[in-house]
Amino acid sequence: MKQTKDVGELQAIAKKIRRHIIEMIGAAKSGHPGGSLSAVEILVTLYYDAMRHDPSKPRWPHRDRFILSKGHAAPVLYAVLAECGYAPVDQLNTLRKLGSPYQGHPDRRFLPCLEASTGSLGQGLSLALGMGAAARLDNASWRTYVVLGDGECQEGQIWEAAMFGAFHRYDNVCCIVDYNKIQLDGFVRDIMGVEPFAEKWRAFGWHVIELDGHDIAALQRGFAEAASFKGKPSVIVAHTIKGKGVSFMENNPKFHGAAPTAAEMEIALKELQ
Ligand SMILES: Cc1ncc(C[n+]2csc(CCOP(=O)(O)OP(=O)(O)O)c2C)c(N)n1
Ligand SMILES: [Mg+2]
Repeated sequence: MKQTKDVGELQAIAKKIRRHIIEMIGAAKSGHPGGSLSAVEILVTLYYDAMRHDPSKPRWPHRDRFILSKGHAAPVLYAVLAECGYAPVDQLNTLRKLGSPYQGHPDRRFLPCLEASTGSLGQGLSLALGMGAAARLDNASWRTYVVLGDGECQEGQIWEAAMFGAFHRYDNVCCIVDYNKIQLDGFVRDIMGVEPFAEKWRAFGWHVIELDGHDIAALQRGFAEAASFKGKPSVIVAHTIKGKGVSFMENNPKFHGAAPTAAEMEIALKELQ
């Protein structure tokens, strides 16, 4: 694969990933479009620019690690892994089918290039910090990236892990929160608000970077800042729009876990041309 720093090229890749997401979930007739679409620029910027990795060597010991803690957004990860060359593009539309590498949630048994099986929310930050500990023990320079959902941050385990990460100064870990303001069936602010969110992370001892999670140039700067910041783990609070890129899915809690109909899929793909 070819990595790039060119924002225009990264935006074009992001659009292709969004089309895959719609087509995969449309074909499966189930899945989670909203939280997949909100995380597109985050994953594209990581895999196509910020992360050190090589799809021809998925078990390369010096690779950066990536964990999608909000595992229900698997379609965005599958589409990016496939486009990078880790997994077959022509099987993306077998999402959620028996025997497919692309199960409803990321599962290492079916897709060995994954670093972790996820989907039970709340666990990914703990996994990432364990990997940060492993890298430090090995005196290795690889970094670990983990993407959390904002609703997921209501889980107690996140804050136990946050405390652990800051105490041990795992500055080789970068957590990104996809702050799309919506959880399973409504707005986070109406269910159990997480504000003041950046202040909470700061109080837990993290270096906080707040940015627009659809602004690729801002993400590039954010990942660079996180990589150079020493003495604390970094968290990127990425403000995003759930369902980003498809007008009728944007900011609409209905599309957390609902597939588009055939007619909706046609409209969505037209918008993503
Ligand atoms: C431990 C656990 N509890 C409940 C669920 C069911 N669930 C799946 S997605 C979701 C909402 C997640 O919201 P958020 O973290 O904001 O994700 P996003 O908006 O990015 O889709 C819930 C409750 C789960 N997967 N794991
Ligand atoms: Mg959310």
